[in-house]
Amino acid sequence: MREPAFVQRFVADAAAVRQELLRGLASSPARVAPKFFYDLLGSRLFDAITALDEYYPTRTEAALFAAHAGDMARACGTGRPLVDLGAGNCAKAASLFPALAPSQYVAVDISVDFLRDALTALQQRHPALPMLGLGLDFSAALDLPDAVMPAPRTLFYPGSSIGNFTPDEALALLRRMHAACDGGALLIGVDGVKDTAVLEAAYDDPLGVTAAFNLNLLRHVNALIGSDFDPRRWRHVAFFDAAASRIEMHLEAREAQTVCWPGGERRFAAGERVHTENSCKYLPGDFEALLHDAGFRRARRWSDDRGWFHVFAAQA
Ligand code: AVI
Repeated sequence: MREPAFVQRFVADAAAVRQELLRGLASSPARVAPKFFYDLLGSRLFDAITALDEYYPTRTEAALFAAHAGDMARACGTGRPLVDLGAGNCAKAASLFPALAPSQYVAVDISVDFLRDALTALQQRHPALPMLGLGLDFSAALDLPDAVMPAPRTLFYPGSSIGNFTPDEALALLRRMHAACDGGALLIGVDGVKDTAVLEAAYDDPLGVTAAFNLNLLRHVNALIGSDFDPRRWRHVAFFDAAASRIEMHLEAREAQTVCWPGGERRFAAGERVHTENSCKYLPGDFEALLHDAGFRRARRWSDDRGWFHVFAAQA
């Protein structure tokens, strides 16, 4: 039975993670980066979100991949290494294997244990395809091992995860992706601007799955820095900020409380919030301009009939 190779590179060491979290908790308002959603349970909760009726991005994007895989493959090139950024359960990339015919599949994710399980299962279904798992926080650095992934490469960044960065951060990340493509192409999913009610329902579902996903971040932070956040004392808040064109997610203190960790503490007033996520929504022309600024050329776009979600392919 073939096992995928697995390397854990550049996942920040415990001291750096602690420092980043403590800095965010000390700031006003407090903030914790969305990458801290994704411990093992957080990755499973995100999978559950993608099955919700209200969360349209995953299924809308999947329908675009199914309808236009051939065109997308022609736009990106075939037979190249496929680098899947934020691979999660690897399902989206796997759906494109027949069209892209990758020479190698490289799955990158910060949630290493979840990735290992997903990639091991995928390797059994595609025993002939060389696979590599990379435990990597690519929001910090996107330094791919050259020897195992000869350029040009196709970088794959689906799900509108680019929306979880501010436009300035997104531009910096797209520039790093441009360099990592090394003459190849980028295939990227981008969520569009749409009716506020549709957006807000997608991020505050009636079953409370997104609330659990948001609150789970507190458990993860407790595990990382030894803090004593009690998720029952916090509530999930999500709203669309039209001026910034983004969904914001926060955790709001239900009551005044002091949260402690070894060597420190923070007092939160009732109603005070921890900012946990932005999810930026783009007009297609604005995102195309961002791709262009990052150095990409010849962008092509596929959108669903409602114009809710867009997939771009662009040459590095
Ligand atoms: C991973 N990312 C693109 C999701 C999003 O839609 O911004 C994360 C998410 N947050 C709440 N629901 C889903």
